[in-house]
Amino acid sequence: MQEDKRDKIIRGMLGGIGLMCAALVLNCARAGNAAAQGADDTAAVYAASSVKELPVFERDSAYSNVARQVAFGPRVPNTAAHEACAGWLASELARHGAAVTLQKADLPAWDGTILKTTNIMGSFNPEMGDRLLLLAHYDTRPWADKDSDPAKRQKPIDGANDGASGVGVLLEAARLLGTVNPGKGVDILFIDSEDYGTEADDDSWALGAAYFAENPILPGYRPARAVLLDMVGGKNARFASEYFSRRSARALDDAFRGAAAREGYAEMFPSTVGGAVNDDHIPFLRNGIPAIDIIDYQESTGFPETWHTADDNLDNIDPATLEAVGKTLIRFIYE
Ligand code: 1BN
Ligand code: ZN
Repeated sequence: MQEDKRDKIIRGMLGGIGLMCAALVLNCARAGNAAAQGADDTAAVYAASSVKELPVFERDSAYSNVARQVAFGPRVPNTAAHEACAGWLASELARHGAAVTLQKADLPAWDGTILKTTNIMGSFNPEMGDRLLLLAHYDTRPWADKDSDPAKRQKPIDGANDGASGVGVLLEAARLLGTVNPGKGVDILFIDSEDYGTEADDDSWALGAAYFAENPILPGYRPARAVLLDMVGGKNARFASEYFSRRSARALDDAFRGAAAREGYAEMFPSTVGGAVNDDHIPFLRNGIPAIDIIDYQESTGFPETWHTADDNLDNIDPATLEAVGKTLIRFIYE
């Protein structure tokens, strides 16, 4: 498209949406800059300015983010695949325009192994307060200890759902945040060392999140609220309210579920409490930060059948689930 013609289209769109919220005013300023620089993001700008005024979450993009992580191999701490994936995640956040901060720590696991841990945060509008933190863990479990085949129980899992799905959705959200400014402070956090735990010790899980919650990654950093995505790519997924989220962050849980309902996913996000999960949101709740866990866990059936098995692989990822969670998240962020 010729540059002056595209400028006119964008100016026309700006004229037509003069009374929109401050967030979209900022979006428009950014769109104008992008047009001036010749970037061809007209489609995204147009989508943000249409009836729903939301950027469009692309399920194929989210899915390819999941596939890319799986292609590194299991992202078990202290392995080359884990380190390579961490580097890729940081570079993707930077490519989408986030200010990237790394937090490194050597954390002792329950079996004495020192986990070389890297939490990776990408900040949008880093100068703003009242920050919304969106997080998912990127490490994967070293053992498929729930597999029905004993021969597989010592092997690491692909973690397509348990790990990569939440990260895949958040990377697609990062792409959109870099295209259409939300007009608020949003941080995307890829958390490490969640899945090395043992069921004999509740405190052996979520080591990276515990470290993050107790050690500000930046001076004075404290998010106003946090949303964790975990296992958000399975088939026939259901996201009932997680017990601790509901008990300690009810307003946030209601707000997220409201966005799901408005996006047409009330059935996938039932207004029942699905059970208690010891996950990366717990250290935030312990620290007085409202935090919710969006996780496929039901009181009656528990986790998906693939959980901590060799079947937690790409074959069992449903792009429609990634899309439902992603579209809900985008509505929640931008509305
Ligand atoms: C979630 C996904 N978790 C591990 N992978 C946390 C958890 C730990 C859930 C122990 C149940 C039991
Ligand atoms: Zn797990």
